[in-house]
Amino acid sequence: MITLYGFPFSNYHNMVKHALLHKGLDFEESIVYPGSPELLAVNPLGKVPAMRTAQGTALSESSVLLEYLEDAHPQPGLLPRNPDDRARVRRLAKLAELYFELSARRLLPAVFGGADIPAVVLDEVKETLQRGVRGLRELAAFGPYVTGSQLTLADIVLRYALAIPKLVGPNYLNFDVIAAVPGLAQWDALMADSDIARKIDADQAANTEEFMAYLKTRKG
Ligand SMILES: N[C@@H](CCC(=O)N[C@@H](CS)C(=O)NCC(=O)O)C(=O)O
Repeated sequence: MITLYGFPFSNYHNMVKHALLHKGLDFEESIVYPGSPELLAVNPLGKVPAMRTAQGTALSESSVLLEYLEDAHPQPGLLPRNPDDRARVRRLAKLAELYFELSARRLLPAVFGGADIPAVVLDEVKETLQRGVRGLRELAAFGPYVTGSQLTLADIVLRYALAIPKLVGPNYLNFDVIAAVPGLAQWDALMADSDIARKIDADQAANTEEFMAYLKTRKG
C-alpha cells in the first residue's frame, strides 16, 4: 500500500492527498513533521510530503509525487492525453507553485513566528504575486476548471498553492490575489465544494493545534 508522509496542516501534503483521494487509491497517512527521524528515513531533505510507493520506493517533492501517481494510476486521469494539453496543465501548475506558493511562503515567518519582514522582501513578494496574477488572468479558462471542462493537476496544485497568498496577502501586502483575477473566487468556491476538499479542510483544521505545538518545539 502507498504511504503518504506529512501532516494535514501542510498545503503541499494536501495537494498529494487530494490526488490520492481523487484516484480512489488505498493509502496510509503517516503523520510526521519536518526533520523527524521517520521523515528523514524517506526524505533526507526532511520536508513533507514524502511517499513510499506500494513497491517500496521512497519519493519526495510534491510535483514528483503527483506525476508518479498519474504514471502509476492513470485513471481517473488528472492530465489530458494530448501532449500540448498536458503541457498547458503543467504550465499552470508550475505558475501556481513558483509565483503564488513559493513567493508568498517567504512571509510565513511573520505569520507563525511574528518575524519582521524587510520592506524590500515585501515588495519582491508582491511583485511576484502580481506577475502570477497577470499570468493567471491570461492563461486560466475557468471553464469551469483552470484549463477547461476537466479537473486536472493544475486545479489541485493551484488550490493548495493559493492557501499561502490567501493567508499573507490581505494582512501583509494589502493585496488579495483571489479578487485580482476575474473568475478565481468562483473557481475557488467550486474547488472547495467537494467531499474530498471538505475532508482535507476538516483534517487540516483538526491538525492545527498539533502543528502549532510542533512549531513551538522548533523555536526551542
Ligand atoms: N518543494 C517541496 C516543498 C515542500 C515544503 O516546503 N514543505 C513544507 C511544509 S508545507 C516543509 O516541509 N517545511 C519544513 C522545512 O522547510 O523544514 C515540495 O514540493 O514538496
